[in-house]
Amino acid sequence: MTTTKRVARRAAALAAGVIAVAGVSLVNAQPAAALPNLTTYLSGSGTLVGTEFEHRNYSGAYLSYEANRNCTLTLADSDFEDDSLPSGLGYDWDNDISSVKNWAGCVTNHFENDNQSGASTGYLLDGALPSSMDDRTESIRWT
Ligand SMILES: [Ca+2]
Ligand SMILES: [Ca+2]
Ligand SMILES: [Ca+2]
Repeated sequence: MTTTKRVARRAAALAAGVIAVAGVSLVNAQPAAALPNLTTYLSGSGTLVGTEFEHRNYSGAYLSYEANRNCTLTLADSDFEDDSLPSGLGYDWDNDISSVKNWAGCVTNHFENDNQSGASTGYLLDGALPSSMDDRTESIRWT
């Protein structure tokens, strides 16, 4: 085999290797599915009670929550709950929320796990979630 041929074969083998590796990575890679903007109805509709955002500063995708009334003044009750954040084909809102806005007299508590369990933020006014709970929320309570 001439040196030229060897070099050509080696180049072809290298190219094939790169393609194979790229093929594997394409098969295995989970596409970073964009989170969809969604509205969840907690107790009917018509009153926006909270908006949750993927990123800080109320940016990225958002989750809107509607109910059929405002939150009550007392913080001792639980006005509305989302026990499990929405998920679907190729997306899951779990562990993505980074900032929150409140409406209709509500404040919002964010929990680490489903069904208002695990660590929580405590009731928050508008703003970023504390860094200890950033991208960790799986359920929510409004009061
Ligand atoms: Ca986030
Ligand atoms: Ca979590
Ligand atoms: Ca309340």
